[in-house]
Amino acid sequence: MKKRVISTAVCLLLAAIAAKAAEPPASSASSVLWYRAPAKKWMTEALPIGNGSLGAMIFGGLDTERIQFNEDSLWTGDENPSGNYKTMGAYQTFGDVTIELSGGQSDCRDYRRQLDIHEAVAGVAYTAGGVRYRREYFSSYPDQVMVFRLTADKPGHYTGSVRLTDAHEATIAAGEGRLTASGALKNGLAYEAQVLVVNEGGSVQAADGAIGFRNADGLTIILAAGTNYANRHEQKWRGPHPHERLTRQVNAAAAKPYETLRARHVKDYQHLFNRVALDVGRTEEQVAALPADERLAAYRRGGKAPELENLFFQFGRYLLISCSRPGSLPANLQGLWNDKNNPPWHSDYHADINVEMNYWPAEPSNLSECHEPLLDFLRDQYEPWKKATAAAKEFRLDSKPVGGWTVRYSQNIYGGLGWRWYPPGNAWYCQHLWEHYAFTLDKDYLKNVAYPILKEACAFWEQRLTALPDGRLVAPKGWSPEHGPTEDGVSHEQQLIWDLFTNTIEAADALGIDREHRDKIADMRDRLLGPRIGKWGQLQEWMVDRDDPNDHHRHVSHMFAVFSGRQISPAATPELSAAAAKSLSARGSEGDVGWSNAWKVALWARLLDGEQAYGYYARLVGRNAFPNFFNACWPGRVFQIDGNFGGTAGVCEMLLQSHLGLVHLLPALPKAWSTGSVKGLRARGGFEVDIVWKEGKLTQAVVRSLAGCPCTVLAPTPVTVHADGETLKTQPGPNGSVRFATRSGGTYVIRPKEEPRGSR
Ligand code: FUC
Repeated sequence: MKKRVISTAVCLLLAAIAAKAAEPPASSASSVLWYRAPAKKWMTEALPIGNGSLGAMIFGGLDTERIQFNEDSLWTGDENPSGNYKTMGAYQTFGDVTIELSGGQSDCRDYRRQLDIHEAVAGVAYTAGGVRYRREYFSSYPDQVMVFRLTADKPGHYTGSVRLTDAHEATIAAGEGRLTASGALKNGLAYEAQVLVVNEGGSVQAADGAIGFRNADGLTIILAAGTNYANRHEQKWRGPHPHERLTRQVNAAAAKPYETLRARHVKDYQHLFNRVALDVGRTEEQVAALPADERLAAYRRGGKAPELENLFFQFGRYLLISCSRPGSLPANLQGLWNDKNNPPWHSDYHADINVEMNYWPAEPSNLSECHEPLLDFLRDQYEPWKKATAAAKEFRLDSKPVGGWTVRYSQNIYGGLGWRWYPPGNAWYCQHLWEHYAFTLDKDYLKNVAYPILKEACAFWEQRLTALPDGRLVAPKGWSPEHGPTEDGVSHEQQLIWDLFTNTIEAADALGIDREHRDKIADMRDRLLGPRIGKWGQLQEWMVDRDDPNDHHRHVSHMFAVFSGRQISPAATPELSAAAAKSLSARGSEGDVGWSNAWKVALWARLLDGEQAYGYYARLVGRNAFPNFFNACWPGRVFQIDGNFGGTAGVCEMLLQSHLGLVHLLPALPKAWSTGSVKGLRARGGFEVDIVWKEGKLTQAVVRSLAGCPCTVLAPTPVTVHADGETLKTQPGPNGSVRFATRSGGTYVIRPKEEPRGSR
């Protein structure tokens, strides 16, 4: 056989070029998930990347690399006038990119597969036949493409093919290094995916519907995918065919060097991700150095692992940045990632806990922009929802249609609703519209986007509420999700309506408009049947005192008033708060449903019980996380992303709360995190907060004021406030808090008051 002869100098030069793709960085215990073997299972092992709308799951196989990908608008279904859940449609998988590599992979050693959430880059590295192979994968928001890069430290070692598989009935064309899958779903949604294979060295050729490559030194593969979905009901949810846009995106990306694409991606991602840093302690070095699945297993056996807890917290932020960016659709039940055409619950938008939980971390964990897809979705879907509400026989009053709008339990992206009506869903959604304002104080947004939708949700309830003989107002024929009978005055509905009315009142006050309507709503809010304490001291789930202390149902819908609502709190309503704790203790953690455990982290944090909150967080990480950290709805089964997001939100609530008009530092700090720090959490009122603590005591906090509003700080210990080297004069606020004026852009340092000399 003829040997290839290359001079040593050329070889070294080529190797140096090929080695440009960096070796995956050494393990950092709070920012890297790594594994010793390729993933076999999509749900539990493959690793997610995404740019908001374009996502993939990376397997890291040796001879065969599978990259399963999604685009968030690939949905069957329509406006679904029947309301039949079965016909609502479902989120679809797009397909796979498969990379077959021939030869040299069999004697593999030093294999490593990883996801670095500090850079949002997945990686694979291994040595085979004396060659070190490396791959990197990311989904770029600035360039709107996914990029996969294969390199080696010796030239000419890549021979194989790239194939594009479509999960529907697209035609696949191959030519000039490019694969194009173009098709349409049965609802007429046109879609397309393009894959461009760029080689360094060797050759590339289209053959048999695939792109073959021979003796390449390295490959850069660029993928773009999209549909002709448009978020406009007046356009029947359709826009231009994606072909031209995708071609432009792929060509523009291909014209940039890989390092440029990577740098643009990392910069864009870190602009969001780096806003928050958490430190809750060190894990024993030997354990921290283990692969992520082995770290989880050690944790499950009871090992202490603060860096793993931190990683899970930040992984929630990673996922939100990866599946919810301005311009994308909101995170669905699986975020963005889905390998089926009939996924669990259609991978839809479930309004009785799941979608809301997806967005609980958005504002507090300083990812306000990532909240926008949900807020835009409400704006875009609201007209068809209003139409469906008016058409619903269930809501007719004297055979006339009800005003305003609400939703059914589940939604698609075409204004379509499924399953049964969920009347207070409008209030829960409106909470998100309000919270975005409460954190950002963006008045234009409040006036033009949020307030009109809140007001129309109120209109629904203004007509629908009925009076008990004593004049108190109740929501008729409600259901406590997903539990118990259908009847009047269900606590969940009462609490949500209270929240909607309160937010609408505060919105009208902030805007200084609609005085008369505001007063009407305030009067109705005060007449609402309020939370009640039942015969075993519990918070009643229904108007009728029938709660069973042995009921362990996963939904804790009557706790909305504690979190994410604000009607019940230890400071303002101590008896109700104690009743909520009683109910929550009785409910327990049976079944270990991921989102249910996550909700309980936030609930116990709001009840100021750090140990309980931590206990549920430890359950969430230890029992509900798959080896790839995706959260399980039921342990070992069904991936659902809400538990990931709820966990991240729960940690925020343990360290900082601001729902009662003050910035509460360390409200539920557990013993397990007795020394640590957090940087960059957000508080309502336009504040960004850093906190440092040691042995359970506050050391220092820094409040940055972004909107110049007065700030009231409640700390676990008496504090002084400093700005520009001066100690500020503060006013006493409620419960030992201190109040001070701020200026926009000002930084305020909070320190524990020094004990007077000689005192003990
Ligand atoms: C609700 C929950 C289920 C599941 C589903 C998507 O119906 O009760 O547990 O999370 O949403």
